[in-house]
Amino acid sequence: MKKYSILILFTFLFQPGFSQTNKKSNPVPSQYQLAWQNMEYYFFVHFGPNTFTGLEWGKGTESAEIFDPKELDCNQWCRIAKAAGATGIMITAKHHDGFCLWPSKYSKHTVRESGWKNGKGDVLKELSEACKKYGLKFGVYLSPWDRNHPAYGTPAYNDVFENMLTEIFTNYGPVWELWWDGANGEGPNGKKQIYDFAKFTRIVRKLSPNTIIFSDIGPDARWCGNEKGFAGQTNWDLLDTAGFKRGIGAPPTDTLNQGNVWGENFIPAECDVSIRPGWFNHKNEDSLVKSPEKLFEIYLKSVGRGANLILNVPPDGRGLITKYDSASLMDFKKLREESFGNNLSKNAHQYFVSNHKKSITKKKDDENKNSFETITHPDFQSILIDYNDPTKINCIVLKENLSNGQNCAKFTIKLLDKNNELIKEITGTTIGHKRILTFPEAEVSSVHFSVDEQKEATKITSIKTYLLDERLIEQ
Ligand code: FUL
Repeated sequence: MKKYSILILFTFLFQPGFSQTNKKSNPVPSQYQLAWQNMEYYFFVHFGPNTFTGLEWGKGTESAEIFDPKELDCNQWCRIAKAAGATGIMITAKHHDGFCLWPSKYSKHTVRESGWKNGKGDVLKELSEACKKYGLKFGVYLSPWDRNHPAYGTPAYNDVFENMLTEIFTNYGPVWELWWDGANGEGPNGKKQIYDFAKFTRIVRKLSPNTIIFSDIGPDARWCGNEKGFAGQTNWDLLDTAGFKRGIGAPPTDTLNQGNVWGENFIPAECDVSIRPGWFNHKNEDSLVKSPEKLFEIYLKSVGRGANLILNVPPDGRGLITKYDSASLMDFKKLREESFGNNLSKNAHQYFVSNHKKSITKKKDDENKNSFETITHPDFQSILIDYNDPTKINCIVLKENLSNGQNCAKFTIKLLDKNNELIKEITGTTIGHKRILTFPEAEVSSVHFSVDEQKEATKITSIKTYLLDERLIEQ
């Protein structure tokens, strides 16, 4: 063990400018936000008249009759989501064209007016029931922008929107997440709406306090600033929202992408991206479904950067997810299983190095062998993983316990060989819910992790190491 004596001389660097002078309050997540972060990856489903017209933004003038998914089977969506390892499904209950996938009393442009099931169908009912059956969370996207509703552009529309929220939360809940899109264009009378988001939030909080409300600026989860599914390499779960709005008036996209280090609100990022070029299913894009490798890259750049991934998988005009999407999703799942199925440091010795002393980290349980008891020491310095034999790795997965706020601002990982020589040094900034680092393969005897800058005491809950197929390494 002597060879590690050099390591324990590691000096813990508190950057005075960072943690002392600028010290402000450190927002903490709600229990619902923590549960939401654990969901990591779920489906988005864009479905509606656009599925039949080939448009991405319906005009709102489409006849409801065109909506007729003759083979609609929400159980099929759920089976695929489950087999793909997703944790929930979020559906466009109403997109910008105003068509409601449930028979809302507050609109005349709904499934009730459509040709589907002679107007007796209800997609929200079928999907919410199927989600329950398959143990998936059910989420709702409800576009505030409505190009059909006659009241849009007048104060009366705010009541309509509130009533629609009431219908959804009363009849189809529980709803784990509600999505408010930032797009705000003109309605049928050429006017834009001034939304009463405070009123909308109040009704949701009243009917379903544990629902995560997503929008550009939260209040519970924020947009990651792009539709590629990439969070920032630095990704704070914190955001300053004062003076900002949803849509035009939102914080700059790079701020949404990285968060604010001293942000006043805990509003973690969610990365939205479609498995296809468009959000809705277009037959001519069947050959353009993203490959499993591309989806893996997106996973590394979203979940692997501490954000959640909402992957859009749009059903076709039959009402079914196609074999192209499904095949890619199953192989994506396989890539994740092969990559993260064998934690190579599970039998390694792990030391918590503090005050120049080593102590063996406590293991949580047998199943989760590489999890540490949460480290709460304010003088937390570093963790050493000492392998029994030299081991090839090219991936390290870090996890931070966020219940007292996100704290790690800078870390260093040293890969060391059997002579304790440095093979490679990896540096990073934030960790958050999960940080997946990939690098060219190295044969290591030990891995030394240290926090260089932090807001308050960083709590690392696990450090796992893997050997991935080389072509999956992040470029
Ligand atoms: C955007 C919308 O305009 C797109 O149609 C899609 O719904 C995407 C998720 O959000 O803002």
